[in-house]
Order: sequence, then C-alpha cells, then structure tokens
Amino acid sequence: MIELYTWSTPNGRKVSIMLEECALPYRVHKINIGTNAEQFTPEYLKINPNGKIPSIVDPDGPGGKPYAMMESGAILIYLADKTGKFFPEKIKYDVLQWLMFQMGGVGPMFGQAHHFMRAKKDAIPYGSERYGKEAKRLYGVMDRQLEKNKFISGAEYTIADIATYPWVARHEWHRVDLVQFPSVKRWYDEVGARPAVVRGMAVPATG
Ligand SMILES: N[C@@H](CCC(=O)N[C@@H](CS)C(=O)NCC(=O)O)C(=O)O
Repeated sequence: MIELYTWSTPNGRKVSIMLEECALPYRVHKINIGTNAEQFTPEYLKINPNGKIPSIVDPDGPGGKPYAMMESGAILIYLADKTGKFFPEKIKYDVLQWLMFQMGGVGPMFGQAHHFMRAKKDAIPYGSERYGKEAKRLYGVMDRQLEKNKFISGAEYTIADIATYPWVARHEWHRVDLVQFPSVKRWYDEVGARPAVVRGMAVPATG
C-alpha cells in the first residue's frame, strides 16, 4: 500500500486525486504544515528533504524496493508510469508542457497570491496586486487553451488536468471570478464532477 503524506492543500490533493483515479490503495498520513514543525521532523525530512507536502512512499518502487518521493509533479509522472494511466505516449510532450506550466507558473503564482491576499490580509498591496494580476494572466492562458481543447493538454484527461484542478478550485482565494474565463469554467465543472476528483479533494478527511 502506498503511504501518502499530505495536508488539505492543492499540492497534496493532486496526489490524492491521482491515487483515486488510478484506484491504487493508499494510507493517508496527515502532516499539519500549519504547526511549522511536523514537516521538519528528522523522520519526515528523510522522506521529503524539502520539508513540504506531498510525499509518498511506495513499498513496491523501482526494482521492487521501497521508494520515497517528493515533488507533486514528479509523483504524478511516477504514478502515471506505474499504472499506465493519464500520461498517453502520443501526447507526452503536450502533457509535460502543461504540467510544467502548472508546476512553475500556476502553483507558485497562485500560492504567492494566497500569501499576500489571505495570510497577510493585503497588508502589502504591491504583493496582492502583482500576484493577483499574474494569476489572472495565467487564467487567460488556460482559457485560450481550453477554448480549443477539451482538456488542458488536448483531447484527453491527463495528469496536467489533475495537477491544475486543485489550484483552480481555490479561485476565490486568489479573487478570480470564473465567469470571466468561460472555457476554464466549463473544464472546471467537468473535471470537478469526476467521482475520483471529488474523493481526492476530500483528502485528508479533516485538517
Ligand atoms: N513544488 C512542491 C511544492 C510543495 C509545497 O509548496 N507544499 C506546501 C503546501 S501546498 C507546503 O508543504 N508548505 C509548508 C512549508 O512551506 O513549510 C510540490 O509541488 O510538491
């Protein structure tokens, strides 16, 4: 059984959605990052040297040996390779582009918007404006892509959609009205109706 170390955040939920989509058995270990302590214990740093969630430990990793992994994008690729799901060879590089767009753009920029808008309550207006504007720009990019394509990286649902959905689910946190991005809204409703996405978004059950 795969051990999942996570918390109630978009990066954590990418992995719980993927595990649900692939019907892989997993056990949830809550790492309450709000304590500023649980993610930095020596035991946890052995699994995730970066001191963040999510992480997994697969007892049946490469070569049949236990394998610990950090970085949500890498974990999605690993689980896709393991199961042969949601990372089709024929659109591999399209998927990678949009996965990297999420990992290097959507996640970090929305995360900064949340920090300045919510955690700092707009105390530093420059930060809220800078990251709020960048978040809207990224929605524009996604909206144009989703106007032409059913899913983020093309005609099929892939790990790029799984990586992006939990961040768009926080649109109110970065003050984006999905009405202004109708193709993102169409995709968001469709992906959000998938039973595995509903289950994955509810992990961890409390926290
Ligand atoms: N690039 C990393 C980012 C992970 C990340 O930033 N996780 C946040 C929660 S979403 C975290 O653990 N923050 C706790 C901290 O920074 O102390 C990934 O995608 O896995």
